[in-house]
Amino acid sequence: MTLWSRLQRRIGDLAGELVLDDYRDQLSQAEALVRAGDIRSGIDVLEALLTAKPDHGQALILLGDARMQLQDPERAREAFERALKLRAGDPAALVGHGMALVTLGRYELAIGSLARAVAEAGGDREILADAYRGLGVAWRRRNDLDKAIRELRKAVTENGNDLEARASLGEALVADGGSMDEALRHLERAAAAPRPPVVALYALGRIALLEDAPAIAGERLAKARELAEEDTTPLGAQRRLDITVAQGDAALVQGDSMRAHAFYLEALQAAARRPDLHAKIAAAHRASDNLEAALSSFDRALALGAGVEVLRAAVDTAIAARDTTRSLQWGSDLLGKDPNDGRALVARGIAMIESQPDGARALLEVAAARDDVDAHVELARLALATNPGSAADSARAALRVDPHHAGARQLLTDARAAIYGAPGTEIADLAKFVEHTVESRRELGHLVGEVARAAANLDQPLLVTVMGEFSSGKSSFVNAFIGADVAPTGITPTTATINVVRYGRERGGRIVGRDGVTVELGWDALMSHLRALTPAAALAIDRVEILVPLPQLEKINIVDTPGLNSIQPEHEATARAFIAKADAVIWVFTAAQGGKASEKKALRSIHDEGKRVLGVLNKADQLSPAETEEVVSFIGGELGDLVEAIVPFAARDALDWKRALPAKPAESAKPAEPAEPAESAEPAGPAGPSELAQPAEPAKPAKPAKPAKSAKSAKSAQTATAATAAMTDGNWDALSSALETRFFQQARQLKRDACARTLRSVTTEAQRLVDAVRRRAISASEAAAAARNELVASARAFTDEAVLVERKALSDETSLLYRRAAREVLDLVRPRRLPFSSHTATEADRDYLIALLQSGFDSAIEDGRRRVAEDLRARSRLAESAARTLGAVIGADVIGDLQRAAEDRIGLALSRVFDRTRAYLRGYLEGGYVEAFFRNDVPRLELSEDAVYHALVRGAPDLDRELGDPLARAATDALTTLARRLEHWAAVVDVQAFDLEVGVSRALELAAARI
Ligand SMILES: Nc1nc2c(ncn2[C@@H]2O[C@H](COP(=O)(O)OP(=O)(O)O)[C@@H](O)[C@H]2O)c(=O)[nH]1
Ligand SMILES: [Mg+2]
Repeated sequence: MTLWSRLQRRIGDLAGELVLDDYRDQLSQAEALVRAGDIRSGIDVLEALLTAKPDHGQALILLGDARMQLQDPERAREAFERALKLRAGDPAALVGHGMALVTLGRYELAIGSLARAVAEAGGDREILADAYRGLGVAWRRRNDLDKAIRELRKAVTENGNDLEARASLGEALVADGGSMDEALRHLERAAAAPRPPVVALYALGRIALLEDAPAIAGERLAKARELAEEDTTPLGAQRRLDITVAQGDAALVQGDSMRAHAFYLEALQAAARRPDLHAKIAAAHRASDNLEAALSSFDRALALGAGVEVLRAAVDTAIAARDTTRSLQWGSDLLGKDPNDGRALVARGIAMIESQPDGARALLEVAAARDDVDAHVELARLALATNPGSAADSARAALRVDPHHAGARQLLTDARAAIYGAPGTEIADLAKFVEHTVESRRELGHLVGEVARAAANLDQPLLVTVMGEFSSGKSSFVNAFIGADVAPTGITPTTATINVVRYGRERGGRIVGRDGVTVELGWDALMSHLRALTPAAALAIDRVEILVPLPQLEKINIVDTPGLNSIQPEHEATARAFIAKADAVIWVFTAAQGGKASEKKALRSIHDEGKRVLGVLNKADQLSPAETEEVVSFIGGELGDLVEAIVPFAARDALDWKRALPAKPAESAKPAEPAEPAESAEPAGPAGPSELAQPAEPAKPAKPAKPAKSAKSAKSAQTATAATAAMTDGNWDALSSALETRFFQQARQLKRDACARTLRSVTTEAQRLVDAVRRRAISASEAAAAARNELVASARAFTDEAVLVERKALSDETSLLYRRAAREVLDLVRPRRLPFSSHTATEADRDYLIALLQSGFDSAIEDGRRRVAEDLRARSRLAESAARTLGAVIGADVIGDLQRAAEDRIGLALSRVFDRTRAYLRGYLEGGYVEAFFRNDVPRLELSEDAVYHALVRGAPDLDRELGDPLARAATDALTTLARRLEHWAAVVDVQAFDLEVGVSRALELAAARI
């Protein structure tokens, strides 16, 4: 209504000069009608007047104004133009004309009229205010933000109550991206009106978008849209277009690309050739993964002359679509505009992969050095076939940047599959595969040796470990087996050593000390050394290797262990190692006391390790056949399936028998077919006594009966017992037969089984370790997600609670400050002497009050800053334990990273809020608040503390407004930044877990399935 009151005044001013009384009545009537809202009737009256008096200038101006109110700018313009023909320099007509043109969207012309209005205004502030606002709006629409802001600032200065001008100024400031505080001050004031200007709501919506609050933006924009619908002018249509586009932006940020697309399409109907709208439509397509449609929209946007930012987005999409033609073209265009653009390099790199792979790689490497995710991905793709290790590195680099990149994850999976390969079917190949697999991870490195040994052991002689109670005849068994006195017998428990009987070119031996020192000895020296061992010397020996030049020992090594119940603690580890390595175990029972509980326990654990055990019931010569049978069946009953078979035996007899044979067995025996059985895994049918086991039997002495000769199983071995006592070979024949079929013929299979056992236990252990690492990674990532949620909740709580506390504290402190200031004022003001004179104060008094208030505000602000800093730091510590866990998993200083981020963001938040508030207050205090108080209030003040206090408070700056929302925003920003960092690290950990899963875990699974 300011235009209206202005016209009224001018009509009054000019009435004396120009307006005839006849028309004056009509004019007043029209005026009253328009003011009452009956604009059409007012217009009728004016048109009647103008028919009678076509050159009535004031009537024309009033008509123009009325038509503007009816949203008919075109006909308003006509009226103003007619008025201007009559009164060329009339500022009211000029302003009206300019505003009509602005509303018509004809900004160029409008600027001309409005500039003339300013020149002709002659200091009329209302004219000036309107003209500046019109100019500001026109410049803004022409996208000249500097000029727009300048004119709008003037408009607000001329008329602080012009909310349209404030809204437009705020909007221009937001568009300019500059002073958000100034913008907010104007916008919030304008938006507080009962019918806020559309532009204010629109600009507040844009701010919400900038501040990452698309939902709030959506609400504000919807409201703006509703109000804008009522404006049918061209300017109104353009504003609706702005709002529609912003609504699209809000929908896009909210992830609703379909709705965004619909908004943009709607906007496009009003402005089909705007390149930015095509670019936005492209963005919406891109967001819904419709890359083809996005590329077409970019084509149109670029053809219509879109700028470099759109070109960048287009290049980005071409890369994502792997569209080589557009990548090449747009990449080159972008490089032309910005030779340093990394994305352009990637685009060109992708385009060149087929034709010039080396050039492509070089370009991509430049971009990868800048951590371009697509460059990493393309490099991984390029390397996959030839160098999967480097492909995996590139894929991991990509995942460090974008942990959820599906292509990079697939490439990592493929690269790992290529690196680990697939295991072969042969046990040796399988072992090699497992070895490589465990070698690939630091946390599995300790398993490598075990696998390597298992693999090497495949080619080693069959290792048979002889065990049993002390003095059961183990050493005697070994000697009988060899046919020579090689293992010392009758040794006391304390001087017993672990003796490994193995092949040597010459008889001899070596003593391996527990300190690793090895002593080589000749045969006689070795034997006498062993017999003369003191218990202390025995303890210092790890093992004794007895070397005998017997061909069968090339395929079989025999370990003679001290008695079960006499293993010294010092020997235990070595003994256990030999048991673990043993391909087969011979358990020697004594006729006197077989099947004791201690034996059962030991046999159980050997059985559990998957070793096969053959039982030998030694010293059978001391029993009658019936007793032997009884003992065998007793032991068999006691030990059940722990022993495969129990063969009665007489070691001493067997040795004597072998020695009595014509040829000298140990030294000279050259078996016709040495050493084959151990290698032949599947003998064709039951073989006769093996040459290997019987090197000492060049010819079979004629024996009355050889029932054991056909013994192939436990039962048959057992049924042979009846004859044992009568036999002079100590039942060697039966025993050798059992050994042959059970162990030697299956040597190869036993070796494979042993290796498979190791591989199985290693892969199980490796899987356990890898799973533990993965589980740790997953639980760290879960802890991070929980901490992230806590941070977000804490940010919300800060907004809900802490901000209120801060506001209250600040308002309490400032009340106290004003009270103090009021008392000071009472002190320093010189009261009037006479009833009608004034109170007075000096300039120094004024400066003193400014200083007092300033230091009071400063300390209130400092207190607030300290409290908020402490509060935010405490809240940021919610991330600490999750950060520690994450850091431990990936071996990075996650805590440090988060602490630095927290300090940075909190510092930024605090200065954004408190430094600004302080600056605002300074401006307020020095810019006239105290001045105005002394000038306007002090002279007539009632001199009481309350009265002074209220006078001070009345004009005081609105700190609440300055502090509240910005504080909530800044704190939320600081805490959500932390939450995002945490998310990032959690994603990094997640990638690690993923890498383990598709790498070593999958390889171990493949191996486990093959073993
Ligand atoms: N009667 C009899 N005594 C045996 C037989 N085998 C070993 N011995 C004796 O049992 C004792 C312990 O034998 P040895 O082989 O040293 O037992 P180890 O401690 O188990 O090695 C020695 O005195 C042997 O002579 C056997 O078959 N019959
Ligand atoms: Mg012994």
